[in-house]
Amino acid sequence: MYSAAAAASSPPRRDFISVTLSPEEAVGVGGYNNSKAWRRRSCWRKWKQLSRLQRSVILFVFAFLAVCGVISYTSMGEPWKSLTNKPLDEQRTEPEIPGLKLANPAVLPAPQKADANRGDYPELPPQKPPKPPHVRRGPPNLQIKPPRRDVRLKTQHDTSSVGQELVQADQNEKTEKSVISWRGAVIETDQSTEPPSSKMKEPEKPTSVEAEDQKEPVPINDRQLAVIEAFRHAWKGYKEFSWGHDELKPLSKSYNEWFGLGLTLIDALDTMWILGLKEEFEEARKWVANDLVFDKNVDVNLFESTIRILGGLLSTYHLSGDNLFLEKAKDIGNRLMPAFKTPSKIPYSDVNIGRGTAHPPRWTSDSTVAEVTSIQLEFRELSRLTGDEKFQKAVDEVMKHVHTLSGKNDGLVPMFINTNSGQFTHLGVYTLGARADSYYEYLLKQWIQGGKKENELLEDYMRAIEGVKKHLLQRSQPKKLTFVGELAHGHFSAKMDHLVCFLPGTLALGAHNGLTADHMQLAEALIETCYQMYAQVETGLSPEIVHFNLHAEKGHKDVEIKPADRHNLLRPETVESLFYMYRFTGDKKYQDWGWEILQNFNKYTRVPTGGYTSINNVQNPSNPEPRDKMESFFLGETLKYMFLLFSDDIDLINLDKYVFNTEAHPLPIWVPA
Ligand code: DMJ
Repeated sequence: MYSAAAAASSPPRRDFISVTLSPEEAVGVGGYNNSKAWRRRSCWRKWKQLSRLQRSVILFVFAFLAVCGVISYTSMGEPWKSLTNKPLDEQRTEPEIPGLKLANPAVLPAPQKADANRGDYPELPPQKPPKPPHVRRGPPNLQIKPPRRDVRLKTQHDTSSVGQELVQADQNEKTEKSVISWRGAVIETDQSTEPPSSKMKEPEKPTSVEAEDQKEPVPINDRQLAVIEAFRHAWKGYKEFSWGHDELKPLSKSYNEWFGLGLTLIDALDTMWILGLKEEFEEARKWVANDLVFDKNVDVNLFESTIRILGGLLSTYHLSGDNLFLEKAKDIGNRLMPAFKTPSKIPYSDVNIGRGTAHPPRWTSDSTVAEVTSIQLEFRELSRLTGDEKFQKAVDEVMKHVHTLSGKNDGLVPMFINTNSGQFTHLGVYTLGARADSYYEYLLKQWIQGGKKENELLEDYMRAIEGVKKHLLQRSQPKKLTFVGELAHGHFSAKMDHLVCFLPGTLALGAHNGLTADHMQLAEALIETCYQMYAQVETGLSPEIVHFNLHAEKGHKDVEIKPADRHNLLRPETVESLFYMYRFTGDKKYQDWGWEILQNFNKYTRVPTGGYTSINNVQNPSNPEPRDKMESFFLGETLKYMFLLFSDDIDLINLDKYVFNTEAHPLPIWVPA
């Protein structure tokens, strides 16, 4: 053992430190003394006994340890901090081997992602926490209730007037908080549907509750039952012979494929919901869930697929609260977007939804004015629901552009627009029939949908109705029926398409929304004419086109029909307008007229083995010449409007809360009246 003194006298090179303790100090001679003073003195003495080198080395070691301590503290600090801030579930050291579970799972389950279905919309803002119940939104203002089958049938004659119902409905609204549909979607009556803003909202999530409908449903009556029976008969044919295909061919018991997307089934979904056909709805829903695929190499017409498919899916989503329909709507909506990639942004008529390409018809680069201006309600609503502005932007741009275009005649538009130049073509021909009709309808309905704020739309609508009055209105002989003719290069033609019969309903809707009362007078006159287009014909069914007599001639009726125009395609427009007229006036003659029409459809177009068919000749009751085709709009529109017309429940699609697209699919008004 080396002594410290020896070490100091002969300083050989050492690479260790030796500390020599005296025997007393080592064993504590004199007894154990552990006093503080003794310990301090003893330490000091030992320190003094060390050589300078030894002291330096010890000091250096201490200093080194201190520096290391500080460094390691700062570098450990962050991970430690973040570790302690992480949610508990993330702090759990889950093994990364799939299928291997923790032996002791956490007591609380890990929080779920707010909405797993939103993965395909990366641009959406993160989901906010759910709002408290009193501000809950969507699906908006659902007023649909299943018609009650177990209650006493109520005929049209024992119902109170629409005026009284309006008052009653108002009172009900004040006292009620929510209504619930038969599939469990609940809507708060005081919630409004908000318009899209520049900063888009998140998708609305419907809320389901297990509760009973708080509002006593208005019982369905025998005329509504007759509509249900007609629907079931049509559906029977569709189901047996054309399930999942576009259109039933009821005579040949086969089907017609147009887009190959189950057009009739989708068009009919919300009708089944409104009619309370649960079983049929569920079966159709399964088809949508399992078999409806849009990833197909097929050309679809932008307008038709928007109003029937996108519109049908959106309205069914709103009525049912079932997210499946919104997901499908998003899918088809995205696939239709290539149509807008044109030099002028006026969309092409056709889109290949599988390939993502679009093109005009083979013979022209024009699109139809009605087609490019009657897709707005649907695309705007899709933006509101998804939070993705692109849909609304595309269709709003079309409207803004058309608003500025020259070539109008007192608000009346030509029938074609060029996708390259963005200009109207075939100038000088004006009609409210085919190729222009729903332009006028959607001016008003977009204005209503958006909460009556978009003044340009209203301006264009008001100007156009003035244009109709100035250039297209005439009276027939001998009955002096007011009708809407056509203007071709300054020449008036007394020709009116059945399609024009949407107009009385639209005018009445405008008047109901505060527009001038003379629109309502015009609506009353025009719906009388549309009814006469049925009543003056041998089968009691309207032809596709009529010509009115302008001069009284002995033995001539007001309505003339050309051989090429005497077909009937089961179209809805007159029944649609009857529905609006009854809702707003309560005049039961409108229900009676609709009832006559339904009976005539049953008499001349019903196919015994299932389905209804278009006919070739409305003038021949003994042989109306069935055409072997049931259009999807017969289920989507005609029967739906019949059912609503016969109903005395104004909350069965409340017109202050919903606006119908041009295929009779109700979409919510963003700021309901
Ligand atoms: C439907 O597809 C729509 O109502 C469209 O607006 C016009 N044509 C048919 C019904 O007639």
